Amino acid sequence: MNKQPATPPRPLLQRPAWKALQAHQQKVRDVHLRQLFADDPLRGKRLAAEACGLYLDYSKNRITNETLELLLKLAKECGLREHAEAMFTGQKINVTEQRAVLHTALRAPHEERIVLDGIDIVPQVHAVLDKMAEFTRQIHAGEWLGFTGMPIRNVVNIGIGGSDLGPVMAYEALRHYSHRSLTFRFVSNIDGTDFAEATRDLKPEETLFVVCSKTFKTLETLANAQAAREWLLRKFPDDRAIARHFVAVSTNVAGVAGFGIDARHMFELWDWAGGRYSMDSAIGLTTMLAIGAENFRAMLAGMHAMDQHFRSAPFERNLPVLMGLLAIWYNNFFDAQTVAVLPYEQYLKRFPAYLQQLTMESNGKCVTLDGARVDYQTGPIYWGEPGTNGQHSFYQLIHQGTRLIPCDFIGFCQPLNPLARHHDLLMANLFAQTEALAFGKTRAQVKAEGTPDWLAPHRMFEGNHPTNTVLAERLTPETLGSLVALYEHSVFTQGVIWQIDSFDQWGVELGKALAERTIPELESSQEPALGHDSSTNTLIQRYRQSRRRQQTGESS
Ligand code: G6Q
Repeated sequence: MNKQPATPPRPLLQRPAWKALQAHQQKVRDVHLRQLFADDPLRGKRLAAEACGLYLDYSKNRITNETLELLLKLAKECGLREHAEAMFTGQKINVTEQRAVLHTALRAPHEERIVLDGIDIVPQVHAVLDKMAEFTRQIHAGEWLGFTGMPIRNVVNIGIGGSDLGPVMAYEALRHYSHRSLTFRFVSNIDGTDFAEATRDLKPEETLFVVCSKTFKTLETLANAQAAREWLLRKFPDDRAIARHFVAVSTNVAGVAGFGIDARHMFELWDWAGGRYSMDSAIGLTTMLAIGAENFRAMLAGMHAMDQHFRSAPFERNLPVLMGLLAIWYNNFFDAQTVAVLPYEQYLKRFPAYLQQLTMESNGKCVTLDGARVDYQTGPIYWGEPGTNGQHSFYQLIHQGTRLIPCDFIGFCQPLNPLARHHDLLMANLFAQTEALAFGKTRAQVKAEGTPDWLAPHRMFEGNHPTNTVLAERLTPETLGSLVALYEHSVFTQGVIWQIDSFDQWGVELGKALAERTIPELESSQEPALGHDSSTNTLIQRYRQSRRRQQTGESS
């Protein structure tokens, strides 16, 4: 593999804007949001930006005008615009894998040209989308028949990581728009329970498996696909059944054919679309089967609109840039370790899990692009739950704990399922939480409520907890697309500042290799010589003993 030839950029900590931000942080770190709002009555209107149907209120952040100026200067010094162009134009910015990073091409309209290695890839993208749309039409119309001539009623997506989290998140998020006559299940875990529970009430003759694996080499997915094959063949012991009940999404034609899936039933993707950035590729086939081609294309349009916004809007009005820079501000200048993502929308219940992969697999890196150890913190931990459930669980720590936890609140003005006063109650909670987090409750306020002195410290809220609020009209396929692309480009922004490769995942590769070594040690009928540390050796021996007892029917 070629080594990246570029001369290393100036170390981050030596950048003038970085140094200025450090000095500035000393001045503003204790300034309270109460003060900032009192000083500027228009702050709540002023520190807001809007694009692609998303309104971002970032006024409840611990920033002044100078903070913003310095953060924007940092982005310029780090060449954010140039790096973004390098991504959009297909340069090999995933340097450790020597790959282009072109998930943005997956939602490019027909008329756009994106040339990679001399070939315009947009027509390929649309050819696959059209093939997905035709397949979806056949399933919906009941034209695609199972082995016994029954139409498909159940779709089981088999994939893991990027081949699962995006599709399942998008399916759940857009369930309101889904074809209710079809049942959708997602199997990812190598734990047999996942497959068993997903299929226990399904009839094989009505079930389609969508095997999603970019490499078609992933242990979990291949094991689950094999289990699905056996499940089907138990009912219909005829290999021809595979062709009617399995389709694949992959870059690996030989692997798919080797499994017995007809190459005509393979939907292609490309190595320039990273796993966690692939829910808008054929990896989203299950999503399209759920919501239909038109809605899927609307989701792509929402993503594309955000791509264009990120690519061209001035940084001071650029949503992903602002969100990315604010994340840097807390992560690197306030030592915040986590970010909470709190969607006030039940359909977004898998959004935090999806974001965990997007953010942490992308920016969980400790060396810069040129291989030097970073001397600053990189990707924070993302976590969250839908509101208001979180309020009755972990919000206590955000309000009154000792850690600083910046939060992203996400809400929609219109409900998809109007029910009595529910939506007003839901949104009142969102607004009230961001207010309480920012402004807290002072001793004087608590005392004025008649609280005795001894109890006052427990009932006070310091406030000054930063939040972003992303507000949209309604959760639609377009809005979801824009929201996903917003976070994708915010992650990109952070990665550029930290000078890391946001698009490789050597940690995932390590996990894949480690398990391969241990599997035979668990399954061997001979006592294997174990060369691990004493802890791992003992755990493996204990497992082997239990396994032996289970096989011989001995009780423990
Ligand atoms: C994502 C990662 C990883 C990947 C899975 C599944 O960016 O590369 O999560 O998506 O390991 O890989 P396959 O799609 O190749 O099975």
